Amino acid sequence: MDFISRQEKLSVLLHSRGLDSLVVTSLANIFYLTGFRGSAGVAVAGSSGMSLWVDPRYTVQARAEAAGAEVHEVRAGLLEAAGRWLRKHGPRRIGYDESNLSCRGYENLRRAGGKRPSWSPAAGLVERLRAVKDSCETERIRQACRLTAEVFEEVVPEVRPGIKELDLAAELDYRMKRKGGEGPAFETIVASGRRAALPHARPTAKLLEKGDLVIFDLGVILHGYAADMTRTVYLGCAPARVRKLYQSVREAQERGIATLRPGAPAGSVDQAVRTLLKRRGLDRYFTHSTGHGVGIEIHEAPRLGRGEKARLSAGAVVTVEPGIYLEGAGGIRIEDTVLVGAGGAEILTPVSKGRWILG
Ligand SMILES: [Mn+2]
Repeated sequence: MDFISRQEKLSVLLHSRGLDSLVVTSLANIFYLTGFRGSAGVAVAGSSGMSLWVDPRYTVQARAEAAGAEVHEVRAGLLEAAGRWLRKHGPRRIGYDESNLSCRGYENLRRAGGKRPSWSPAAGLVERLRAVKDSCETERIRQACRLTAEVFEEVVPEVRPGIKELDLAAELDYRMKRKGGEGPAFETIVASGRRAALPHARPTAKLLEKGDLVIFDLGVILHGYAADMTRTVYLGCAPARVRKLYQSVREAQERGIATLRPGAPAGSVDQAVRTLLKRRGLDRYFTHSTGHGVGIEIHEAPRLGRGEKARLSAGAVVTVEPGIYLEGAGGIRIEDTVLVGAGGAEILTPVSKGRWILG
């Protein structure tokens, strides 16, 4: 991972904002900039490089993982320690991440940093860099997607009436780890029958039944990077009306993916999906946005929502995941993780979408 070039890009961004330093309090951002993956830490980025504060649980790990950063060990009060360092080293214009700092943390940081510097909210700067993946990152996401697809392909033959949602979710999670993944990137969704009408259903003790639509939404974390994929299967021989609904979601997803290219406004992807569903009279059942960036976090920039004006860059990795949810009846969602390449979209989760299970 090329941490130095990321730090340099951040330096340029800070300069353009009139900032000397940035206090980095999101662990995902700290990992992105330094390679450190502990569960607690505070970093300061500036023109002279990165400094990282950790507690004694993480000193050895931080020195190994964040080789390019100056690692400081403190027993408690990471923010206060960073604040004292800033007071001593004297940057005048300091940015902080108001989206990843508690009110108390902010007070402690400023008190320790003293009265001299000016403090400006600067959330989203590192996230903006993270929205464009470098080749090492796309390779990790590609591998995470491949592993996710493999796990799903292995478990699908076990999907039949009489199996518990929770047992299928446990099987998917277990296989993710057995294949070398760190674990699920989010709580694996297995939602059948009426429960498939809940976009973020948790798996329950419900048994799958013939005639159920079953939504599987899963993704592994591998080498620090996430994957995200959803497939919907029907238990039995699907009646024409279910096939028609499924086909509409599938076409909507294809429209969305076809819209992904460098320079396209993020909102245009959402619009393409929504327009197709509207034509089929289904847009009011599509209750969430079309997709989101995927990387170190399962949900990150860019957001593919209605009216989003940010333009997609080559190197963005996003999901395209239209769904329709019919209360009391069921739901259908199809989702891929997709790389926006210079020449167009590349689907990283190439699992069949034409699968119908006979119960
Ligand atoms: Mn998703």
